[in-house]
Amino acid sequence: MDTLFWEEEMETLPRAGLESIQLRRLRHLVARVYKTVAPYREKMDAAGVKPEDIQSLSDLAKLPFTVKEDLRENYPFGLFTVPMEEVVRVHASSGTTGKPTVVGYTKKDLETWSGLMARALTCAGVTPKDMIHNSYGYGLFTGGLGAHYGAERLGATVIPVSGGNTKRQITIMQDFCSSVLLATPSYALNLADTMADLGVDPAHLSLRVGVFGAEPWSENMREEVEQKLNIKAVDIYGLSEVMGPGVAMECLQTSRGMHIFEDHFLPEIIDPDTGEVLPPGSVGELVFTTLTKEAFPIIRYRTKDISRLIYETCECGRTLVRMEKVTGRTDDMLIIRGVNVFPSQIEHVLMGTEGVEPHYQLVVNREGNLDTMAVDVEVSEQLFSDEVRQLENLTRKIQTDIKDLLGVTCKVRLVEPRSIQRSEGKAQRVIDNRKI
Ligand code: DLL
Repeated sequence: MDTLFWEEEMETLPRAGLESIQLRRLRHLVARVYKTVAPYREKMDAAGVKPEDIQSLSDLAKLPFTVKEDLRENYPFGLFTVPMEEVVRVHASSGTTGKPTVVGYTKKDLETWSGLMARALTCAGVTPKDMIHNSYGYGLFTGGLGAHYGAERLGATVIPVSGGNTKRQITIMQDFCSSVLLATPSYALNLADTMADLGVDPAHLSLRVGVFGAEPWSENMREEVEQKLNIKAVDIYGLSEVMGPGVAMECLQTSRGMHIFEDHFLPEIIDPDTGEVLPPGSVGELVFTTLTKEAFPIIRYRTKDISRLIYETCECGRTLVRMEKVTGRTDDMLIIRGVNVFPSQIEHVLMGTEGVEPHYQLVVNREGNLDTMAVDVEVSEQLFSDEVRQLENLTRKIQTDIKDLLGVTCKVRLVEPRSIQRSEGKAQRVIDNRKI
């Protein structure tokens, strides 16, 4: 398969050349941030590090981390490095607790972002001939507008449908011949199920590829959505604090890991408990430093996302390091009676079980002093109408598989098809009633 590039030279730079660009950009950034943003300056002073101390890329580890709390404490614009008249757009992430985090962009930042998003779409084989159906939410969320401007920059046609109104989306897909779907993987499944309800056969649509991200999804989920929508599904990663969608992107060749756009974002993997930088190839928490952003650069931002960096060369010819599919977040780890449980591990068990649909929710409660976890999962129409004994066997099987994998006993509840609330954006997988 021939590789399509957006900026071939940057995407295929030998490592030494890439690192020299990164170092130059990093030194410039640190000096600028130190001068213009008091909270960064104070943290660096407290850590005893000055901009001149950054002489090599490994000196990055001398700099203090930035965490979500820093953004909250400086809400809304306290970490911006330019006067507000240079900021042409803001986005915010809703956040389930506390104040939202706000990010800003200059005109040049928007150009960089749309260029990187065009680069990401090109990785997925998207061309100006495509009709892009953008179901990422428009608004303060970076997904909708971020993807939108990248698609326009690429020269494709964008349908800015946003999330929701699922039946109408399907009509539009049919009538406008959408060839690329941009959505969260859970919304893509929602679309697929609604098509099945309406008797629409995806094989009769023009859809060819799905660019899915904004939430974790497993390999099994990929197979499911590829088969249900009759497309190739690729993973896209990003976060508002770093830019939005288009920080990293899977290529069509390997489907193993997303190329991080390292000429703009410097990744590290750290031990989430000690903060220590881990050797190449280790699994740990992803940390990003932006290298080119103007309004809202960020230094060593702790994403809480768990991944691993893959340095082997990729068949597509890109030299940019790949991050493995995000397997979970350090903060969505549930501790159930002392055992660490990631929703992705439960998803792995469920998706490997025949007759079970990719719609599930974990419900955590505290009864007395004891944590309890229930797994609600939909089963197929056919199974649901089967004998009770059959359902009991399935319940027991899932319970045993979860117990074997995680050592946790949970209650499994097989629920009717379509009874778990469908997502129109990011799916809510966990309801933790202990926090309330
Ligand atoms: O979700 C940006 C985005 C929009 C990415 C559209 C891709 C597509 P936030 O709302 O700030 O930004 O959420 C960022 O979402 O730290 C991850 O935990 C999660 N996330 C994003 N992409 C992926 C992915 C957007 N491909 C947070 N796989 C991140 C797993 C993802 N998790």
